Amino acid sequence: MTTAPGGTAADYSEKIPNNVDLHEDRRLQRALESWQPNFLSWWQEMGPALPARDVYLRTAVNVGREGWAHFGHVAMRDYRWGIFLAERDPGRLIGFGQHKGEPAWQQVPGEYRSELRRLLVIQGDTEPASVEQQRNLGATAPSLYDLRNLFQVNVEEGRHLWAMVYLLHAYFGRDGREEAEDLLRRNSGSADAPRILGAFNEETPDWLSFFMFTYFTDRDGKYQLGTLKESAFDPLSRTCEFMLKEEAHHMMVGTTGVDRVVERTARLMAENDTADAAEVAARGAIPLEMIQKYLNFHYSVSLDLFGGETSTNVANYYTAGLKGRWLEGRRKDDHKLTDDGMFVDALVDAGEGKHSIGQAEVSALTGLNTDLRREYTADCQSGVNRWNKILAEAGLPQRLRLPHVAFNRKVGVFAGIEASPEGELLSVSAWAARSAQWLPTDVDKTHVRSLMQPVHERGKIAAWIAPPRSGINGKPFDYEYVHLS
Ligand code: BYC
Repeated sequence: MTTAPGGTAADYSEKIPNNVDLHEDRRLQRALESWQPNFLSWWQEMGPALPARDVYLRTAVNVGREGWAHFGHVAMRDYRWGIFLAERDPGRLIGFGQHKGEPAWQQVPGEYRSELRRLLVIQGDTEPASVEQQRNLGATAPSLYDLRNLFQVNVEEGRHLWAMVYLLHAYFGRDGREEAEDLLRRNSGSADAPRILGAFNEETPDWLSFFMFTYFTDRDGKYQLGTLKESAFDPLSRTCEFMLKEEAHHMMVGTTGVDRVVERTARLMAENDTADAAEVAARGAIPLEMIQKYLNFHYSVSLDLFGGETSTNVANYYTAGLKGRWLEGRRKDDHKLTDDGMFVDALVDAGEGKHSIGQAEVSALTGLNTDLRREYTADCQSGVNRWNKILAEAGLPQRLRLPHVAFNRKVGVFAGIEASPEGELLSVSAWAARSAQWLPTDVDKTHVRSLMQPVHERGKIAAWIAPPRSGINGKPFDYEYVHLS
């Protein structure tokens, strides 16, 4: 047993570290132990491709407020992926929907079995997908510090897969076990068996994409996990609560990663008194115009992850108590929403067979995907403000911005139309003529990729990105975060 103050200790003497007393349920333990080698083969084949002897990694040892993580150099194949649920509150009551006020469920009610399984499978599918997408990034890491962060994100996404697989095995019997197998069978970008959600079949071919992904797409994860943390199904709620703790580091990697790219570009522009993209590119940085295009792409693809603007699925999830709202407990309403309405983004009839982008009133329950997407957008804006502060401090007038909600959408009401980043509706031909101004082109991608030369020397960093303000766990930037083989 590894004990630390303030929480339930993880049992590390077991083959699968856990704080759920796995040894008390031999059948479940055996089922998970037979899934474990498949997970490890998947990690070998689809996980980080760069061979590393060991990496300075954080491992969860506890779920309490203090001292929940241990840091040390470990070989990634020996990382102790485990099952950790936040502590149980025995008096927890359901906070919303038709079962509001009833005790939280410790088992899956038969009538909600298939919906809950679907939510777990969608969530579980994203975790290994992101590891697959990031598989080759190690070969072009800008520093050992960044390489370590990549690997940390990867092992924790692997653990988040374990989190969902545990729930599938423990509560869904045979179909749960089959779904767990399928989570390793589907692969990002595969023609035959792709990952379920769109963004998880896109490539993450370079580090600017990685930082944008960890800023925008991991942030969707934060919001989806936040709604599942509200779930009436208590084991799911407790699992998500602990996952969110780990997720905070992934957000930090994205936020400060983009900070550092913007900082480097801004400094170069200020020092050379230039706003010329070609000159910035020739001097080995990423022009602001390209950063904006990458931002446009990752933000719009991540907006799609919230589903349609209106959805009967989400209304049913809420009413059943499966998936709540972001910070449900702080909302000042009846937490049932049966009589409420709200305005969602919509295509509205502008007469003469034309449409314009506007708002439509719908029942609050069917608008819940929009509610969550708006919370997410407000959070994304805080990053943009941060990056703009870096530009302002460098004395530059340029600013980054989030594109309009209708821009480049493939899911929901705007999937069938084209819109500019300002939200102007465009014809198909106008979009074709102008989209290269807004989304990364092959030329942009080639430039970004040309900068991706590995810097694997201790204390050194690539020229296209500024060093971080601080290291990991109080260590300096020039610490040996990774020993390569
Ligand atoms: N791609 O009724 P609608 C993370 C489907 S990220 C493809 O609007 P709903 C992470 C949808 O399945 C967080 N298909 O959908 C981040 C439905 O199909 P059916 C992941 C899509 O159900 C970084 C149909 O379109 N977790 O953790 O209201 C690294 C109609 O749609 C997409 C979750 O998402 C899409 N983007 O909302 C690592 C939480 N969107 O049923 C990890 C669980 C929709 O007609 N998932 N469709 O065949 C959910 O809560 C919901 O299922 C969704 C969709 C929000 C995804």
